[in-house]
Amino acid sequence: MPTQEHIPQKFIKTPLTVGVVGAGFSGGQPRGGVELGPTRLIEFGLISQLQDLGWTVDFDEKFPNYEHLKPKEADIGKLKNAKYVSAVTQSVSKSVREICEKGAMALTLGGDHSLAMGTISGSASVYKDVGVIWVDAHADINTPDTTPSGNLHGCPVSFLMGLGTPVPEFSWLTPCLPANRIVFIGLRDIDPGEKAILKQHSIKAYSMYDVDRHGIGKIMEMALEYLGEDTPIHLSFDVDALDPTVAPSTGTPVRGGLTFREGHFICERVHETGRLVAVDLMEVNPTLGDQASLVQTVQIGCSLVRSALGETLL
Ligand SMILES: [Mn+2]
Repeated sequence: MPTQEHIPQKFIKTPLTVGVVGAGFSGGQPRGGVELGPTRLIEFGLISQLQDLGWTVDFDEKFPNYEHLKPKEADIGKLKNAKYVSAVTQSVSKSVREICEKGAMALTLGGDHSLAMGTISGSASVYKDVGVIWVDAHADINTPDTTPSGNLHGCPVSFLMGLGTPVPEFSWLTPCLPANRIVFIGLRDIDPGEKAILKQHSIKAYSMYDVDRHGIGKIMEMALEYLGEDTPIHLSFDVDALDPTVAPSTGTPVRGGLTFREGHFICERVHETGRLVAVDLMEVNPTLGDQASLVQTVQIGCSLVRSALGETLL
């Protein structure tokens, strides 16, 4: 039996169902291991934890394997693995869209953050006015022109917004995210080109300075007010938003991040709106660090998802 009553959901149909997309994909960045994130999260009991919260979990035991989508020549110019990323994110987009079309919550377990090209285009194809809360140490808003590394996990937001020189292989991805439909929280490692883009488009971004100054409670009220009170919400949570002492097993850790409680508060507060339609949990890399780091990071991944799906302290 569910252990608690549910906040009424504005967009998710009852009985509450969550569709899980296990996106074991690491092609948007250079380090192996992040493709194992979904497997570990499931092994640590995430599915039964969500069932205990009263959700019907729609989940194919066999994770989608994206190997068959891997082209021989994957790079496009300096964009690494671009053809592969395009093929995989297009597949993820379809999966998320189908879940949203059913009126279920879409939960995508990554995998690297390039996957958000798929998850957000998927939710936005059903909820045209979806607002995105992007929790991350990085803005992931480099364009094909500004990316210093060519790693596409640093670019999904610009692709969703249609910024920079169009890449023909991504023609399936029509711009679906206006600059005023996204709020960043937790930023602290921004490339110069990204800073310019955030300014130029007046994108709402709360850095760790802002979290320190206002407190996470006020930040969430400002973020939710900015997106509007009727808006469906897509939460895209990169575990590297958390401080590396809290979530060590991730590919691009940056010190000075969110505390355990700040991370959970974001998820709890978004759930409380009753307007959440999609959640991404990204960049859990169980192969980085020792066993204790793995356990700590995977467990916090599970508890962040539970908070976003209605677990409360009391
Ligand atoms: Mn990210």
